[in-house]
Amino acid sequence: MPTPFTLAASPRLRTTPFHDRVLAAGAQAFSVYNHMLLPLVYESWEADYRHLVERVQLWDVSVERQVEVRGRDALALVELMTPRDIARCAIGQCKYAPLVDEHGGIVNDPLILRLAEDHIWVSIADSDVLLWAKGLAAGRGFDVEVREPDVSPLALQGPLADDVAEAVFGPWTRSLRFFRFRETELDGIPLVVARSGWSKQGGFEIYLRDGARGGRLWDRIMDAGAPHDIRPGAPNLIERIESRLISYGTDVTLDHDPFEAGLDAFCDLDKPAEYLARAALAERRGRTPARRLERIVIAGGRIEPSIAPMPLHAAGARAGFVTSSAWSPRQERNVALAMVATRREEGALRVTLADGSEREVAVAGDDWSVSGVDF
Ligand code: THG
Repeated sequence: MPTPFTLAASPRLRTTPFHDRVLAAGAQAFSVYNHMLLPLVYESWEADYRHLVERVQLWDVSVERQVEVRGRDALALVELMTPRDIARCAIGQCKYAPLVDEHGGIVNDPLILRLAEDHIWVSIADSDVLLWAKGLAAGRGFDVEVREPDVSPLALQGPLADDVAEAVFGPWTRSLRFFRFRETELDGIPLVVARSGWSKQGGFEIYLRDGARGGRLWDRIMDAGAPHDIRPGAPNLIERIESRLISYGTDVTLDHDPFEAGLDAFCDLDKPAEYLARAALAERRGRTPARRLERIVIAGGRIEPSIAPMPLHAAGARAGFVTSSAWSPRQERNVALAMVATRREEGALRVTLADGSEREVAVAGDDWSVSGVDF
């Protein structure tokens, strides 16, 4: 968590509508995501993790910016950007959908929200989708407006999230289905409330539609959550690795396709609508990709999170990179995600850590089980 540097303040690093609350709550470490400050650590990765998996947290995830697409060709533009069949996304539904360019490279991996027939939010990870979407719209002569609206999400995550949501918004939240949302308000503050979020602990995302009223919304939820031991929190490195949630720009970039990222389950390659990646993905379909994002376990004691990808090798030959790693307090071992070569030398996989030392590595199954090694 600690870095040997701090971020110099600048309006270029945009603040969120919850910035003063987040500072007052004791946020210690920030990242920059969509040109905006993302609070990531309050107590420590580990203490925050334990609280997230046992209780409930409120996260400032304003950095999940919305690219709003409205107008007659709104659906055609969004369809063009993704191999997922967005025509089948109902009004009031969200879909996780990789955005892919004409070479098959992943541009982003947003949630897509259908607010109306011709009104869509693309809730983006960290890359400049707004510019790409505007370029495509202009190039195609589409009848659409593409902009970043004043919308900032909070996430309410953890096993007690339903109790807090009921206390704040009412009992209807209990019957809200996964990846469905409702437009609503709280004390006149316009909101979208969805059952979604970047953890597998369950919960909601609350999209604030008026940045001037962030403090009031934050306080209302924290007050209602007090009896449930709510704390401020953030997307947690340990939990999201265990849950295999991809961090775009960290685990996957424009250099990777959906097969390598393991996102083919979120592609409808034969969907009816036109999309940029159709030919590129059709060519690679059914083949073993050259590398694949895998869960791995790294032997030995705790490894500190690394700022650079850590190289993997097998029998002395390069075999990929570890992109995200963390010590899991529940598994008591280092869990990680790695882009691993599928055609590699026989023999043990090893990783070189930031300090130059080496550790043994095992590729793990969907349930983090490893076979044939005793770590
Ligand atoms: N919420 C919102 N916007 C976001 C994120 C979010 N934008 C950036 C980033 N996160 C987008 N990436 C993801 C990745 C995974 C999921 C959501 C957003 C996710 N995946 C589940 C899974 O993989 O099991 C469910 C997928 C499904 O069943 O369709 O939830 O978190 N607003």
